[in-house]
Amino acid sequence: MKRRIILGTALSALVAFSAGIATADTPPLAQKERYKVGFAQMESNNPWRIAETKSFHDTAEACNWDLIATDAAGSAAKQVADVDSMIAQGIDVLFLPPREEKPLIPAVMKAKAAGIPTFLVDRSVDPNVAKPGEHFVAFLGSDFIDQGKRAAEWLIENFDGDAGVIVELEGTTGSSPANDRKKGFDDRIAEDDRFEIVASQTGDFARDLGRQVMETLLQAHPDVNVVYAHNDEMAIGAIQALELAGRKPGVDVTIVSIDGTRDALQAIIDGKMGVTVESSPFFGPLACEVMNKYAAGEEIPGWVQVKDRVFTQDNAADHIDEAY
Ligand code: GZL
Repeated sequence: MKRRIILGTALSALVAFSAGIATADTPPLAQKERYKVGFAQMESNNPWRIAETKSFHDTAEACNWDLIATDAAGSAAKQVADVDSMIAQGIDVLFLPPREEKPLIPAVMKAKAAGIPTFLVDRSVDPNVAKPGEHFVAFLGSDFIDQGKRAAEWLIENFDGDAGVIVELEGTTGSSPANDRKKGFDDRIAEDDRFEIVASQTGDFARDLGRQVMETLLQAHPDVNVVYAHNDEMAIGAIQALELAGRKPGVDVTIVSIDGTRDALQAIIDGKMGVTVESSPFFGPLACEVMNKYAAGEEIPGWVQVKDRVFTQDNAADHIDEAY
Protein backbone atom coordinates (compact mmCIF):
# COMPACT_ATOMS: atom_id res chain seq x y z
CA MET A 1 0.00 0.00 0.00
CA LYS A 2 1.63 3.24 -1.08
CA ARG A 3 0.95 6.46 0.72
CA ARG A 4 1.87 9.73 -0.92
CA ILE A 5 2.62 12.59 1.40
CA ILE A 6 3.05 15.98 -0.22
CA LEU A 7 5.65 17.85 1.85
CA GLY A 8 6.75 21.44 1.65
CA THR A 9 10.11 21.73 -0.06
CA ALA A 10 12.60 24.30 -1.30
CA LEU A 11 12.00 22.94 -4.79
CA SER A 12 9.50 24.89 -6.90
CA ALA A 13 7.79 21.60 -7.67
CA LEU A 14 6.04 19.64 -4.93
CA VAL A 15 7.81 16.54 -3.77
CA ALA A 16 5.79 13.47 -2.94
CA PHE A 17 7.49 11.03 -0.61
CA SER A 18 6.09 7.79 -1.92
CA ALA A 19 6.15 5.82 1.27
CA GLY A 20 7.55 2.70 -0.28
CA ILE A 21 8.87 -0.13 1.84
CA ALA A 22 12.66 0.32 1.96
CA THR A 23 14.80 -2.07 4.00
CA ALA A 24 17.73 -0.28 5.61
CA ASP A 25 20.61 -2.33 4.14
CA THR A 26 22.39 0.79 2.95
CA PRO A 27 25.42 2.26 4.75
CA PRO A 28 24.56 4.66 7.59
CA LEU A 29 25.42 8.37 7.56
CA ALA A 30 26.53 9.75 10.91
CA GLN A 31 25.36 13.27 11.73
CA LYS A 32 28.31 15.66 11.52
CA GLU A 33 29.15 19.36 11.58
CA ARG A 34 30.30 19.16 7.96
CA TYR A 35 29.94 16.45 5.32
CA LYS A 36 32.37 15.56 2.54
CA VAL A 37 29.93 15.19 -0.36
CA GLY A 38 30.58 13.74 -3.82
CA PHE A 39 28.53 14.91 -6.83
CA ALA A 40 29.64 13.01 -9.96
CA GLN A 41 28.00 14.90 -12.84
CA MET A 42 27.78 13.12 -16.22
CA GLU A 43 28.30 16.11 -18.54
CA SER A 44 27.78 19.86 -18.87
CA ASN A 45 26.69 20.06 -22.49
CA ASN A 46 23.29 21.66 -22.00
CA PRO A 47 21.46 24.22 -19.83
CA TRP A 48 19.75 21.47 -17.84
CA ARG A 49 23.05 19.90 -16.71
CA ILE A 50 24.61 23.28 -15.97
CA ALA A 51 21.58 24.29 -13.86
CA GLU A 52 21.71 21.03 -11.91
CA THR A 53 25.41 21.37 -11.12
CA LYS A 54 24.92 25.00 -10.07
CA SER A 55 22.07 23.90 -7.79
CA PHE A 56 24.45 21.61 -5.90
CA HIS A 57 27.13 24.29 -5.60
CA ASP A 58 24.56 26.84 -4.46
CA THR A 59 23.33 24.44 -1.76
CA ALA A 60 26.74 23.40 -0.41
CA GLU A 61 27.39 26.13 2.16
CA ALA A 62 23.86 26.15 3.59
CA CYS A 63 24.00 22.38 3.93
CA ASN A 64 27.50 22.25 5.47
CA TRP A 65 28.91 20.34 2.51
CA ASP A 66 32.56 20.24 1.48
CA LEU A 67 31.52 19.47 -2.09
CA ILE A 68 33.66 17.46 -4.51
CA ALA A 69 32.01 17.88 -7.93
CA THR A 70 33.30 16.18 -11.09
CA ASP A 71 32.20 16.22 -14.75
CA ALA A 72 32.47 13.06 -16.86
CA ALA A 73 32.11 14.95 -20.19
CA GLY A 74 29.50 12.49 -21.46
CA SER A 75 31.47 9.32 -20.69
CA ALA A 76 29.84 6.69 -18.47
CA ALA A 77 33.24 5.06 -17.98
CA LYS A 78 34.74 8.32 -16.76
CA GLN A 79 31.74 8.84 -14.46
CA VAL A 80 32.56 5.48 -12.84
CA ALA A 81 36.22 6.49 -12.55
CA ASP A 82 35.20 9.79 -10.97
CA VAL A 83 33.23 7.90 -8.33
CA ASP A 84 36.27 5.67 -7.67
CA SER A 85 38.31 8.81 -7.06
CA MET A 86 35.71 10.23 -4.66
CA ILE A 87 35.64 6.97 -2.71
CA ALA A 88 39.43 7.15 -2.41
CA GLN A 89 39.08 10.71 -1.10
CA GLY A 90 36.82 9.43 1.67
CA ILE A 91 33.50 11.08 0.89
CA ASP A 92 30.71 10.65 3.45
CA VAL A 93 27.86 10.53 0.90
CA LEU A 94 27.51 10.28 -2.88
CA PHE A 95 24.97 12.02 -5.14
CA LEU A 96 25.04 10.35 -8.56
CA PRO A 97 23.08 11.14 -11.76
CA PRO A 98 23.84 7.89 -13.67
CA ARG A 99 24.26 8.70 -17.37
CA GLU A 100 23.05 5.25 -18.42
CA GLU A 101 21.15 2.56 -16.50
CA LYS A 102 23.67 -0.31 -16.76
CA PRO A 103 27.27 1.11 -17.03
CA LEU A 104 26.91 3.00 -13.72
CA ILE A 105 25.97 -0.08 -11.67
CA PRO A 106 29.65 -0.69 -10.68
CA ALA A 107 29.85 2.83 -9.20
CA VAL A 108 26.78 2.16 -7.05
CA MET A 109 28.16 -1.21 -5.87
CA LYS A 110 31.64 0.18 -5.10
CA ALA A 111 30.21 3.03 -3.04
CA LYS A 112 28.14 0.61 -0.99
CA ALA A 113 31.14 -1.70 -0.52
CA ALA A 114 33.12 1.30 0.76
CA GLY A 115 30.38 2.04 3.30
CA ILE A 116 29.23 5.20 1.51
CA PRO A 117 25.46 5.85 1.15
CA THR A 118 24.43 6.81 -2.40
CA PHE A 119 21.47 8.86 -3.58
CA LEU A 120 20.67 8.67 -7.31
CA VAL A 121 19.48 12.03 -8.66
CA ASP A 122 17.61 12.82 -11.89
CA ARG A 123 18.23 9.42 -13.46
CA SER A 124 18.25 5.89 -12.10
CA VAL A 125 19.99 2.59 -12.76
CA ASP A 126 18.70 -0.79 -13.95
CA PRO A 127 16.13 -1.72 -11.27
CA ASN A 128 16.66 -5.43 -11.96
CA VAL A 129 20.23 -5.16 -10.70
CA ALA A 130 20.46 -2.35 -8.16
CA LYS A 131 17.62 -1.58 -5.76
CA PRO A 132 16.75 1.32 -3.45
CA GLY A 133 17.08 0.51 0.24
CA GLU A 134 19.58 -2.21 -0.64
CA HIS A 135 22.29 -0.93 -3.01
CA PHE A 136 21.52 2.80 -2.87
CA VAL A 137 19.36 4.77 -0.46
CA ALA A 138 16.85 6.29 -2.90
CA PHE A 139 16.18 7.74 -6.35
CA LEU A 140 15.33 11.46 -6.28
CA GLY A 141 13.58 12.39 -9.50
CA SER A 142 10.54 12.61 -11.73
CA ASP A 143 8.21 9.96 -13.09
CA PHE A 144 9.54 9.86 -16.67
CA ILE A 145 6.80 7.50 -17.87
CA ASP A 146 4.23 10.02 -16.65
CA GLN A 147 6.10 12.86 -18.37
CA GLY A 148 5.90 11.01 -21.71
CA LYS A 149 2.24 10.19 -21.09
CA ARG A 150 1.40 13.83 -20.32
CA ALA A 151 3.16 14.98 -23.50
CA ALA A 152 1.01 12.51 -25.47
CA GLU A 153 -2.16 13.62 -23.70
CA TRP A 154 -1.51 17.26 -24.54
CA LEU A 155 -1.01 16.26 -28.19
CA ILE A 156 -4.22 14.19 -28.25
CA GLU A 157 -6.18 17.10 -26.78
CA ASN A 158 -4.65 19.86 -28.90
CA PHE A 159 -3.88 18.34 -32.30
CA ASP A 160 -6.70 19.42 -34.61
CA GLY A 161 -5.65 17.42 -37.67
CA ASP A 162 -6.96 13.98 -38.58
CA ALA A 163 -3.54 12.39 -39.24
CA GLY A 164 -0.54 12.94 -36.95
CA VAL A 165 2.76 11.81 -38.54
CA ILE A 166 5.21 11.73 -35.63
CA VAL A 167 9.00 11.85 -35.53
CA GLU A 168 10.39 11.03 -32.07
CA LEU A 169 13.78 12.33 -30.93
CA GLU A 170 15.02 10.05 -28.15
CA GLY A 171 17.33 10.98 -25.30
CA THR A 172 20.61 9.29 -24.44
CA THR A 173 20.47 5.60 -25.37
CA GLY A 174 20.22 3.42 -22.27
CA SER A 175 19.29 6.25 -19.92
CA SER A 176 16.24 5.92 -17.69
CA PRO A 177 14.56 9.14 -18.91
CA ALA A 178 14.94 8.08 -22.55
CA ASN A 179 13.60 4.58 -21.86
CA ASP A 180 10.66 5.77 -19.81
CA ARG A 181 9.73 8.91 -21.76
CA LYS A 182 9.51 6.69 -24.83
CA LYS A 183 7.36 4.11 -23.06
CA GLY A 184 5.03 6.70 -21.54
CA PHE A 185 4.46 8.58 -24.81
CA ASP A 186 4.36 5.62 -27.20
CA ASP A 187 1.91 3.61 -25.07
CA ARG A 188 -0.47 6.56 -24.65
CA ILE A 189 -0.36 7.82 -28.25
CA ALA A 190 -1.07 4.28 -29.52
CA GLU A 191 -4.55 4.69 -28.01
CA ASP A 192 -5.44 7.34 -30.60
CA ASP A 193 -5.42 5.91 -34.12
CA ARG A 194 -4.97 9.35 -35.73
CA PHE A 195 -1.26 9.13 -34.89
CA GLU A 196 1.64 7.12 -36.27
CA ILE A 197 5.27 7.28 -35.09
CA VAL A 198 7.13 6.96 -38.42
CA ALA A 199 10.65 7.33 -37.01
CA SER A 200 12.33 7.33 -33.58
CA GLN A 201 16.04 8.06 -33.20
CA THR A 202 18.39 9.29 -30.50
CA GLY A 203 19.66 12.84 -30.47
CA ASP A 204 21.47 12.16 -27.16
CA PHE A 205 19.58 14.97 -25.39
CA ALA A 206 21.78 17.41 -27.40
CA ARG A 207 20.62 20.42 -29.44
CA ASP A 208 23.00 20.06 -32.39
CA LEU A 209 22.58 16.31 -32.76
CA GLY A 210 18.83 16.81 -32.44
CA ARG A 211 19.00 19.26 -35.34
CA GLN A 212 21.11 16.89 -37.46
CA VAL A 213 18.81 13.92 -36.80
CA MET A 214 15.76 16.03 -37.60
CA GLU A 215 17.32 17.13 -40.91
CA THR A 216 17.88 13.49 -41.86
CA LEU A 217 14.43 12.32 -40.77
CA LEU A 218 12.80 15.23 -42.58
CA GLN A 219 14.33 13.95 -45.85
CA ALA A 220 12.87 10.50 -45.23
CA HIS A 221 9.51 11.77 -43.90
CA PRO A 222 8.63 15.10 -45.56
CA ASP A 223 5.02 14.62 -44.40
CA VAL A 224 5.98 14.84 -40.71
CA ASN A 225 3.62 17.18 -38.82
CA VAL A 226 4.47 16.31 -35.19
CA VAL A 227 7.82 16.17 -33.38
CA TYR A 228 8.06 14.60 -29.91
CA ALA A 229 11.44 15.37 -28.32
CA HIS A 230 12.56 13.76 -25.04
CA ASN A 231 14.06 17.11 -24.04
CA ASP A 232 13.90 20.80 -24.97
CA GLU A 233 17.45 20.96 -26.31
CA MET A 234 16.61 18.46 -29.05
CA ALA A 235 13.24 20.17 -29.63
CA ILE A 236 15.00 23.50 -30.23
CA GLY A 237 17.41 21.75 -32.61
CA ALA A 238 14.45 20.24 -34.46
CA ILE A 239 12.81 23.69 -34.73
CA GLN A 240 16.04 24.99 -36.32
CA ALA A 241 16.07 22.11 -38.84
CA LEU A 242 12.40 22.58 -39.71
CA GLU A 243 12.78 26.32 -40.26
CA LEU A 244 15.87 25.75 -42.43
CA ALA A 245 13.70 23.45 -44.55
CA GLY A 246 11.02 26.13 -44.92
CA ARG A 247 8.58 24.56 -42.49
CA LYS A 248 6.70 26.62 -39.86
CA PRO A 249 6.96 25.00 -36.38
CA GLY A 250 3.75 25.74 -34.46
CA VAL A 251 1.87 26.25 -37.72
CA ASP A 252 2.45 23.19 -39.93
CA VAL A 253 4.39 21.10 -37.37
CA THR A 254 3.39 20.56 -33.72
CA ILE A 255 6.31 20.35 -31.28
CA VAL A 256 5.92 18.59 -27.91
CA SER A 257 8.80 18.34 -25.46
CA ILE A 258 10.00 17.92 -21.87
CA ASP A 259 12.16 19.93 -19.41
CA GLY A 260 10.99 23.58 -19.21
CA THR A 261 14.17 25.45 -20.23
CA ARG A 262 14.14 29.18 -20.91
CA ASP A 263 14.58 28.67 -24.66
CA ALA A 264 11.63 26.26 -24.71
CA LEU A 265 9.36 28.64 -22.80
CA GLN A 266 10.34 31.39 -25.26
CA ALA A 267 9.56 29.06 -28.19
CA ILE A 268 6.13 28.43 -26.64
CA ILE A 269 5.55 32.18 -26.21
CA ASP A 270 6.62 32.66 -29.85
CA GLY A 271 4.09 30.01 -30.95
CA LYS A 272 6.73 27.57 -32.24
CA MET A 273 6.40 24.91 -29.50
CA GLY A 274 3.11 23.57 -28.11
CA VAL A 275 4.04 22.17 -24.73
CA THR A 276 6.95 21.24 -22.48
CA VAL A 277 6.42 19.00 -19.44
CA GLU A 278 8.60 20.20 -16.56
CA SER A 279 11.58 18.13 -15.43
CA SER A 280 13.29 20.29 -12.82
CA PRO A 281 17.13 20.33 -12.59
CA PHE A 282 17.14 22.10 -9.20
CA PHE A 283 18.06 19.08 -7.07
CA GLY A 284 20.41 20.76 -4.57
CA PRO A 285 17.85 21.69 -1.88
CA LEU A 286 16.06 18.35 -2.12
CA ALA A 287 19.38 16.49 -1.87
CA CYS A 288 20.19 18.44 1.29
CA GLU A 289 16.76 17.79 2.81
CA VAL A 290 16.84 14.05 2.14
CA MET A 291 20.48 13.65 3.26
CA ASN A 292 19.71 15.31 6.59
CA LYS A 293 16.65 13.12 7.12
CA TYR A 294 18.77 10.04 6.40
CA ALA A 295 21.53 11.17 8.79
CA ALA A 296 18.87 11.74 11.46
CA GLY A 297 17.81 8.10 11.10
CA GLU A 298 14.51 8.74 9.33
CA GLU A 299 13.28 6.10 6.89
CA ILE A 300 13.68 7.31 3.30
CA PRO A 301 11.29 5.94 0.63
CA GLY A 302 13.04 4.22 -2.27
CA TRP A 303 11.71 6.89 -4.64
CA VAL A 304 11.51 10.52 -3.61
CA GLN A 305 9.36 11.68 -6.49
CA VAL A 306 9.51 15.24 -7.84
CA LYS A 307 6.15 16.50 -9.13
CA ASP A 308 6.21 18.25 -12.53
CA ARG A 309 4.15 21.10 -13.97
CA VAL A 310 3.13 21.51 -17.63
CA PHE A 311 4.03 24.67 -19.55
CA THR A 312 1.90 25.86 -22.49
CA GLN A 313 0.82 29.14 -24.11
CA ASP A 314 -1.41 29.63 -21.05
CA ASN A 315 1.43 29.92 -18.50
CA ALA A 316 4.86 30.01 -20.19
CA ALA A 317 5.22 33.78 -19.78
CA ASP A 318 4.45 33.46 -16.04
CA HIS A 319 7.39 31.09 -15.49
CA ILE A 320 10.11 32.17 -17.92
CA ASP A 321 11.84 34.36 -15.32
CA GLU A 322 12.53 31.32 -13.07
CA ALA A 323 13.70 29.19 -16.03
CA TYR A 324 17.32 28.29 -16.78
C1 GZL B 1 16.01 14.38 -16.50
C2 GZL B 1 17.46 14.45 -16.99
C3 GZL B 1 17.55 14.73 -18.47
C4 GZL B 1 16.93 16.04 -18.95
C5 GZL B 1 17.82 16.37 -20.09
O1 GZL B 1 16.00 14.12 -15.11
O2 GZL B 1 18.13 13.23 -16.72
O3 GZL B 1 18.94 14.82 -18.80
O4 GZL B 1 15.58 15.91 -19.33
C6 GZL B 1 19.17 16.06 -19.48
O5 GZL B 1 17.70 17.69 -20.56
O6 GZL B 1 20.18 15.92 -20.42
